[in-house]
Amino acid sequence: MKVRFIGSFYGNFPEDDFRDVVFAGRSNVGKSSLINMLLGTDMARVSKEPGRTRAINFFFLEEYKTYLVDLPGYGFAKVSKREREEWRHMIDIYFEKRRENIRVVFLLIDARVGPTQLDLDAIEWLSSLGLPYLLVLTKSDRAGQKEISQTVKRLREATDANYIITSAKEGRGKRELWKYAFG
Ligand SMILES: Nc1nc2c(ncn2[C@@H]2O[C@H](COP(=O)(O)OP(=O)(O)OP(=O)(O)O)[C@@H](O)[C@H]2O)c(=O)[nH]1
Ligand SMILES: [Mg+2]
Repeated sequence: MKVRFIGSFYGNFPEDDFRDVVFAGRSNVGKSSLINMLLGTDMARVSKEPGRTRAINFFFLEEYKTYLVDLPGYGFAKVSKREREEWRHMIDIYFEKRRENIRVVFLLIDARVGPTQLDLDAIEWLSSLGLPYLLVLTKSDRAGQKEISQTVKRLREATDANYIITSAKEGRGKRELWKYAFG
């Protein structure tokens, strides 16, 4: 399968009719790793330090006429108020400009940690925009069954959106993700 890195955007997003599959979630939750797992590449930069992906990265799948869109993570403590506002502004513009193109938003939540307040805010925000989204529990290899159940239960209190359990490390959930993205 052919994947092309289109670029890191802070604005001036692509204007075309291709579809967007969006990866959102707090910093370090595993967005870039999941993109790599899904595509079988190491194109999306994975970092040990959280908060490294600052721009919006577009990867293009010719075959599906679809972009995978890697959003910078939220909730990274070590950023200034100004940076946070810039981030927010960039995200708002992205969702405004590409709204019609968005096929699904994958909202990533750490399976072990469970939803943080910012994750719950993101759920509310996505719901209010009427965007189709899927809850993607990440790093399941590091979570016990009990922790996963607890995470699911807490998510259920916030939304009835579908969820899937994934591990970029073990390849868990790849087929389901694929189905939601391209099926
Ligand atoms: N055990 C385990 N570790 C993972 C998994 N997915 C990601 N990680 C680790 O979590 C860290 C963050 O992963 P990234 O993919 O860079 O996370 P991100 O959401 O893109 O982070 P930002 O770009 O900073 O927002 C890295 O050290 C990864 O190796 C997983 O499924 N299992
Ligand atoms: Mg990243």
